[in-house]
Amino acid sequence: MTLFRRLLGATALAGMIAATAPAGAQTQITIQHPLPANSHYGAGILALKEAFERATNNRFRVNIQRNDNEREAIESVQIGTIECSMTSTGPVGNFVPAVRNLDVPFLFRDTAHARGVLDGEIGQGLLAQFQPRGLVGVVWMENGFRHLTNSRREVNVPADVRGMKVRTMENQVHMRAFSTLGALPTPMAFSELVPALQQGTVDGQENPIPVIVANNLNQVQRFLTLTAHVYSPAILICNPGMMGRLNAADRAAFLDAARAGARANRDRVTADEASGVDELRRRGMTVVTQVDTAAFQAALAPAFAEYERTLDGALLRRIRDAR
Ligand code: EAX
Repeated sequence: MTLFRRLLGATALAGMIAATAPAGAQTQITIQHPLPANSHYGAGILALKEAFERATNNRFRVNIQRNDNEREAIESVQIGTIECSMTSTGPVGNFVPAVRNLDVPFLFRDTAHARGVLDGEIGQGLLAQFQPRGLVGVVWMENGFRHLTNSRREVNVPADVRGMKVRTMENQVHMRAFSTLGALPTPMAFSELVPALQQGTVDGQENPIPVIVANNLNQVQRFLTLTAHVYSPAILICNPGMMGRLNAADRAAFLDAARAGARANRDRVTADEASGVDELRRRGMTVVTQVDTAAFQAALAPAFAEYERTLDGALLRRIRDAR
């Protein structure tokens, strides 16, 4: 058999081996997020995984890991020990300061307003500010409107929060809001929250209904007040090197999959918000639904004035005026 035929045979064989290459040959992509698989974050990242693996005929494999220290996960993306992380904007302002504008309480009227702003020019403009920080802001996702829980007393008006030790995310904007209300904000990663509530290091915390339900926070908190005091965006952040190594077709497939993940995540938030309050009541929480929002907004006036000075006042006005 001529050398040429042998080479031809070998090439064909190599091709066949590549096509059915064992898992080892797949390109691995690790994505971390802080919540249980059965959550609005889990639903989003699973949808991304399924869409991207399908679109690339399993040439890529997405490994999903839980890491309930969001700041740590973002640092891992920055140094490249993992490829991507889905995170709330909680600690993101420490990496990309412009994102802090999104964390201002009572900035968004409702979910449609928030999703519209994030998917629109303003949101896309903010995503572009990640690159100079050694990160890629891929797509906005959702955590939901945050509500206050605590184990001490029913909260109906701002005065009820005074002196309460409230866990916040590692977020200066949120900490400023709670200290303005007279609470004692204690910033910590999500990973430290439940032990801190169990030990009484803090009395309360604030999170969207989907997070409270998925993490059974009813087991360590007795009162829930539907303050909806701030919209909590989430975001998929990836490593620039990983995104740069994708060829054009795979990059397009990854962005499509990320958008599919965002849709699945948002749909799950909508579903959890529809059923979650009754579920938490059923689990024994005392729920305050009638909240004097205007009183909370009035009590936060000094913080709003400071945000106008220290954040991007013009951007805040653009967001408020967005229809
Ligand atoms: O992103 O830390 C928090 O309270 C976040 O809402 C949670 O990690 C989900």
